[in-house]
Amino acid sequence: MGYVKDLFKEKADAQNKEIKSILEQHGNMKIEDVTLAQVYQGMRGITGLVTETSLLDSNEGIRFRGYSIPELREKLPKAEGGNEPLPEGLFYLMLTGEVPSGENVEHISSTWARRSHVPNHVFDVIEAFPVSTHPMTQFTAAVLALQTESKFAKAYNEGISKKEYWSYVYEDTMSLIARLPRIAAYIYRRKYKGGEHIHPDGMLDWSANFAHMLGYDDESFKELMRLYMVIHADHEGGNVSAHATHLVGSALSDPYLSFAAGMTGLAGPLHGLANQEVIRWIEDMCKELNSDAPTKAQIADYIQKTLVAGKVVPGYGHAVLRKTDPRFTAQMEFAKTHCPNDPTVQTVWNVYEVAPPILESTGKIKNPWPNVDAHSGALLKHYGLIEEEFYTVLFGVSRALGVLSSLCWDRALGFPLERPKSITTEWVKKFIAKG
Ligand code: AMX
Repeated sequence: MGYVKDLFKEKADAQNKEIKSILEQHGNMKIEDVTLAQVYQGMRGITGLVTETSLLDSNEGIRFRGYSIPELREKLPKAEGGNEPLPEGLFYLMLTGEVPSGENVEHISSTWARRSHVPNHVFDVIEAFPVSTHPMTQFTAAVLALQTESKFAKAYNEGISKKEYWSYVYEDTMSLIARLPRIAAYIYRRKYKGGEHIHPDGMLDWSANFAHMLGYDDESFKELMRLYMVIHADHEGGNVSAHATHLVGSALSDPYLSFAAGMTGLAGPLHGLANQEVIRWIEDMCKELNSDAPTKAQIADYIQKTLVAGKVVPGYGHAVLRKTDPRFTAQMEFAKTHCPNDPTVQTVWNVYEVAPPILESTGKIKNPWPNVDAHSGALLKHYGLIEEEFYTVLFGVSRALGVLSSLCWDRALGFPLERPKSITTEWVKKFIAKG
């Protein structure tokens, strides 16, 4: 793996120099005024983090190192005979800032295949849970169990120089990403397939092997997995899973501990669990209407009913985005090619026509458009992956690519402990009184 690591180090050294000079010349430049409303309302709109791997534009959506999702689908290397980008390539791009060649991608694929062995005690930890335990709880616990393997924790314990942190974080990142599909597939087969596990196939790419271990050898499902693993990987730094990973990592907790923190955040219904919630919402609607193809009028009524009940319409809205999420659009395009007549897919498209004006008419929802989670479940369901509680685990495996490549950057750039100031309402009242 030498040359990717060397290339990363070379890029990080150059970036370090640039940041040093930016801070020397412009360190006092103001980029933000912060209001009390922002402080009370989830720090929305406050720019307060540096994340090198991707940047979100509220209208255009996510760009990874400057490339939009349609551009990535065109430019990143594909599997033989495939049309979708390989996530190994996206990882390479996020880590080095360069578009990889086919050879670069193959190199990452084979490194991850080589490092994918999961020690037995991790499976023992999973087995200790009742089978009914939510897959995200099992997944997060398994990642924590894997922490015994951290090279960073061991090296820190032995006493390494600050200058070497990045190298061990990089090694942990590569090994953790390599192992996640095996862990996730184990949880899936244990919970839903009677514990009949499928051996990894080291000749396959990372996503195809994941699909294979889940029990889906259909080529077009493998293509879906590649696309899914690319589009869920990163969404700049302020979202809950990315921010939690970065925050915990800033205490020099190793990548296993940091990623587990990110995953406990991804497991929340306003973040990654929304993909599970969307499919449940659609299924509940279909059950109530006794139809697997509700009309647009029926969907509109059901949305109103959801809002009146004081619940959110899952898959809609976003803290930063203000237009349809390009990750939704990419999945819609995939569905148009592979399964345009699927009834759940068609319901997702009908919701897309009906929901935005209704949400907009509430006057309070800042973004009435769909996000990534509005579409993903319908595609998975089409291929037979109907167990919606598992969907967030898929999201989590993908999210590792972004948050862990970012963690490599955090340590390579020597970012310090994150510790913003907090205040009390008593403090606020005194501050206001002072004028
Ligand atoms: N349905 C109903 N109400 C919604 C809504 C939705 N889809 N989206 C926002 N609202 C409501 C909020 O709950 C809030 O209500 P309140 O003032 O009574 O508390 C009001 O509209 C204003 O919220 P906002 O500023 O538009 O959104 P936000 O930045 O606070 O929250 C998000 C963003 C994603 C949490 C919110 O849109 C939501 O709950 N969506 C549904 C869940 C979802 O799809 N989450 C996945 C997001 C993508 C991801 O992380 N995977």
